[in-house]
Amino acid sequence: VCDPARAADIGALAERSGAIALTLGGNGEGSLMDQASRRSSDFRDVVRGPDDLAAILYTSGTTGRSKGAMLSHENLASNARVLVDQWRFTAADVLIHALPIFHTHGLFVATNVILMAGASMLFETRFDPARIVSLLPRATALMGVPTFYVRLLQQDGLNRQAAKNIRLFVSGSAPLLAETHKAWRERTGHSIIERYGMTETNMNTSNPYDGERRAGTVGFPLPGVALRIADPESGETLAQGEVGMIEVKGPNVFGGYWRMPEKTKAEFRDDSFFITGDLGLIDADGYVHIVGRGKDLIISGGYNIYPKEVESEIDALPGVAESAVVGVAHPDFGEGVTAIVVRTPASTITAAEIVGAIAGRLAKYKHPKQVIFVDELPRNTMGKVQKNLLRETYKDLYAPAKAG
Ligand code: MCA
Ligand code: AMP
Repeated sequence: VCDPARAADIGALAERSGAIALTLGGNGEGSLMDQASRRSSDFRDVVRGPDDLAAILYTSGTTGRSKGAMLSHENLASNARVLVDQWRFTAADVLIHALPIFHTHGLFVATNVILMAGASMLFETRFDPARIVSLLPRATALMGVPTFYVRLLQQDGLNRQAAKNIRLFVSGSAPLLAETHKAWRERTGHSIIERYGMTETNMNTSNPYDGERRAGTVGFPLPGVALRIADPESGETLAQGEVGMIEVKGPNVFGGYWRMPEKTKAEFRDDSFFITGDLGLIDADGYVHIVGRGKDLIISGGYNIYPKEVESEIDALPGVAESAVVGVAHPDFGEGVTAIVVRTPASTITAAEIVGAIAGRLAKYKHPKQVIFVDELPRNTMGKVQKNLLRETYKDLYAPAKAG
């Protein structure tokens, strides 16, 4: 089912694989609703069990092909039930939904919670900060990625009065800066609830509804979710306060990657804990902190980018010897995709040519926001590119110019 504007492209693709493409636009127009309206509303229910496959969501991997995370009905239902309860959703709630519906956040967290609670939503086709501010008085809740909150704070109309009917602001998919959390509280009187999840696991933790919503943390494991911090190599559970791999187990965790048994096996421990790839710790009060990533991943505005995919495209260009792609602190997107490139001798390839060449091959959000040319990449004694040094060198690249 695709946007009517893409019917020709997707239709051709669908035909090649023996499928048909239906269309559905932002205002409910398209062949899907046309056809549905002509069908009988009488049909037999098909009973599904908790372990039956409900969805396959594709998520990119460090190398190679994307992986299809197989999610069962119980994975989705258990998580929606827990979130409705933890975040106190009822039929009286109205959620502003402005997230894309091709990812867990907009597709499951926002939508399933609303369906499960019998609540309503104001369903937006895109995130327009001025429009969101104008919708606030009609709503009780908003869910977004940190970039939403950063952009909403730039709206003059955002104040306590505008947010007075809202009872809940939720942030996730990427780290919410403590300064954004604080600025939001000062402007609106509300503490954003930050939570932590993954495509493979749905939601794992959340800050509390009652009790302190601690900035810079993702709160406590949700009921039914076991979360531990383990030594990344040995898998041994570490002492409280130590930094290690975040591992989770529970009814929210997926069954494996579609037709990839080896990949699936590699990401679970023998006792069925899923290895998230996120590094974190649990503080003395039980709050989970995410302190970094064990996976080479950039999260820009809530979208994931695996550097390898971008590097492969850049390295394939004539005039490029090699490249390293890193995420550098960005005031709007959290992290900005940044390419550090070594040209071949005598090459004069420019940043615009590099970005131009990958346009059409990679989604827009994966394009480098800046390309920097260097004579060589820093490497350690093993010959591995030291990405931490690159992130440090360019840490102020996107910093807004300091006034005065
Ligand atoms: C758009 N652009 C981006 C991004 N979005 N570049 C980098 N990162 C992005 N996220 C590009 C546009 O193509 C455009 O390029 C330029 O940046 C400015 O576009 P703009 O109009 O400002 O962007 P937008 O269309 O308003 O989108 C920004 C956005 C969007 C609303 C923040 O990125 C978004 O909806 N993000 C949410 C993603 C999400 O739902 N993630 C959840 C994944 P040009 O100017 O060159 O044309 S699920 C997940 O992570 C787990 C399970 C979890 O815990 O939730
Ligand atoms: P995805 O692969 O799109 O499901 O993205 C999942 C990843 O997003 C997690 O493994 C984390 O790295 C990151 N993530 C989600 N929520 C948060 C959060 N609140 N703080 C920091 N990182 C987060």
